[in-house]
Amino acid sequence: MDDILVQISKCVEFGKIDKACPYPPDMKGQDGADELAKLALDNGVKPDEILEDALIPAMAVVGEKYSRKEIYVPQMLMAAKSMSSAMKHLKPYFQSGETKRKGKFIIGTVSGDLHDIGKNLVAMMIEGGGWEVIDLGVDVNTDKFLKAIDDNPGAVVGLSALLTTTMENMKNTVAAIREKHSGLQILVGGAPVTKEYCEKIGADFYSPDPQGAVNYLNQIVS
Ligand code: B1M
Repeated sequence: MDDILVQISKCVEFGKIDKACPYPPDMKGQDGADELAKLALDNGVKPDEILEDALIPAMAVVGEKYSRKEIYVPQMLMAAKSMSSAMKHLKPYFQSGETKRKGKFIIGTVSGDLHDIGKNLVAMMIEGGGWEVIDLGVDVNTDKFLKAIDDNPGAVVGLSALLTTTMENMKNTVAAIREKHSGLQILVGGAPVTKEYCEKIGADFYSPDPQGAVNYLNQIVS
C-alpha cells in the first residue's frame, strides 16, 4: 500500500486531479488523486496515513517549489485542486472526529476586499497541512471574525488583503481582535502586506506565501 501513497503524492505534486484531467500530459489517462485516494481508503489505508504520508509531504514540496519560483500560480492551483479532490474522500473521517487535526485555523479576506484566489490557496495548503480550516470567505467584517473566534476557541486567525485600501481594514480588525483576545495568534498576508506592516498593526506573523503560513502554524503546535 506504500505504493499507492507514493502515487497519490505524485498526483498532488504534479497536479493530476482525476482520470479525466489532461494535466500533466505525461500522466494523461491515469488515475488521479481523486480515484487513488478512494482506492486507498477502500483498501483499508487510514485517512491519517493518506494525509500525513502523501498529501501533506506533496503539498510541502509544492509550497517549497512555489517559494523558490520553480512553479507558478497555475501549477499551484492544479496541485491544490488535486489535494482537494483527495481531501473530499477524507473529510467525512475528519469531520466524524475519527482523525485528529492539528488545530483550527480561521481565514478570511478582510472587509471591502473581494480577492480570494490567494486566500483560497493558503486555506487549501493549511488544510493539506493537517489543520481544520474555517473559511469565512471574502469581504469579512470584524464582527464576523470575532464571532468565528468566539465559536472556535483556541483557533489561529489568518487575514488576507489584496488592496492598499483594505489594508486599513486589516489593521482595524487586528486591533479589535487584540482588544478581545490578547493572546490569540494572528497571521496576515496578501500582495501589498509586508513584514513591517504586520509589525506595525500588531499581528504576530506575516507570510508572503502559503508555505510560510503552513510552517508558521506547524511551529506553533510543535
Ligand atoms: Co484586483 N487588483 N481589483 N481583481 N487583482 C489587484 C490586486 C491589483 C494589484 C491590480 C493592479 O492594479 N495591478 C489592484 C490593487 C491595487 C492596489 O490596491 N494597490 C487591483 C484592483 C485595483 C482591483 C479593483 C479595485 C479593480 C476595480 O474594480 N477598479 C477591484 C476591487 C474589488 C474588491 O476587492 N473590492 C478588483 C477586482 C478584481 C477581480 C474581481 C476582477 C479579480 C479577483 C478575482 C478573485 O480573487 N476571485 C482581481 C484579480 C484577479 C487581480 C489580480 C490580477 C490577481 C490577484 C491574484 O489572484 N493573484 C491582481 C494583480 C496581481 O496581483 N497581479 C489584482 C494570484 C494570487 C495567488 O496571489 O492573491 O497575492 P495573491 O496571494 C498570494 C500571496 O499574496 C499570499 O499567498 C498567495 C499565494 O502566493 N497570500 C497570503 C494571500 N493571502 C494570504 C494570507 C496569508 C498568507 C499569505 O495569511 C493569512
